[in-house]
Amino acid sequence: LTMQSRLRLALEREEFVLHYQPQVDLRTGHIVGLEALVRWNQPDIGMVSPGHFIGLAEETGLIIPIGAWVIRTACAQCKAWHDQGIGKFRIAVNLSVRQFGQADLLHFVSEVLTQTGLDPQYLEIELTESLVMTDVERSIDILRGLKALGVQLSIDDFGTGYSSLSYLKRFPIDVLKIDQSFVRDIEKSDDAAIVKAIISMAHSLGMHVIAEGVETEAQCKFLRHNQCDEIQGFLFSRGLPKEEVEHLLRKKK
Ligand code: G
Ligand code: G
Ligand code: MN
Ligand code: NA
Repeated sequence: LTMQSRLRLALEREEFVLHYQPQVDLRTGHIVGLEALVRWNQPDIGMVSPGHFIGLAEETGLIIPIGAWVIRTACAQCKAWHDQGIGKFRIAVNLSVRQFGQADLLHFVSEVLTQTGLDPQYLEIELTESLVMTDVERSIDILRGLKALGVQLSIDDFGTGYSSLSYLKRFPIDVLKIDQSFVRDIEKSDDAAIVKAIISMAHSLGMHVIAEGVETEAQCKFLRHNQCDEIQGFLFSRGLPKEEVEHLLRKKK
């Protein structure tokens, strides 16, 4: 069987699962969001990370049904958690180029929100700079359409995309996610300067900031001191299976 047909079968056999990585408010210490990260639970092999199949899924177009499953599952799960009363937090999903280019994206997202009953403000859609920069005018239309549904929009891996900063004032973006490459060496002066500049620029433009890949107390302290809003990373938690993240949410409540 080719990898492509195995991927196709995986959808039918419901072999994909979501893990959830907490995003923590630096002022309150509360979990305010969870990023949904897809995994392929392959029989006999175990959990396969998205790095091993998202590329092929993109090329073959299978990312459309896989991505649809991710959005639907993430929204339904978040709504279930809200209903269980274990907290009010956002669910963030990663959108790929193909999904962004799909003609019925707005209709699909709107339908999922209606069907799951999730309050739109709790869905965050993560986009990358390269994704939105491919066709700026078209992107603005799509992003405005998504904002009209009431969802939150973030730029993932911010700072790695070689793109002009001028797009930030034209796009209705709510959140910048500082790429983990800047966080890793945050105690060195160059990256410290970049991170401070991103935070201050984001706040001036009315956006929130999430730092990714936070692994140490020192990084956390620097980010808090410099008014970063939220952190995500191994220091607090890696991406966890549903049961484990539920346990964490109940404990933190
Ligand atoms: O969780 P992990 O570090 O293995 O994720 C690796 C990459 O896979 C990350 O860049 C992440 O954005 C991406 N990824 C995780 N889940 C999804 C998903 O549901 N859709 C898309 N398009 N990418 C995802
Ligand atoms: O591209 P995106 O930002 O969606 O990818 C998130 C990826 O980063 C996931 O694969 C996740 O496993 C990984 N990740 C999350 N937290 C940390 C961390 O603290 N350190 C490192 N090295 N990777 C992380
Ligand atoms: Mn992401
Ligand atoms: Na990222």
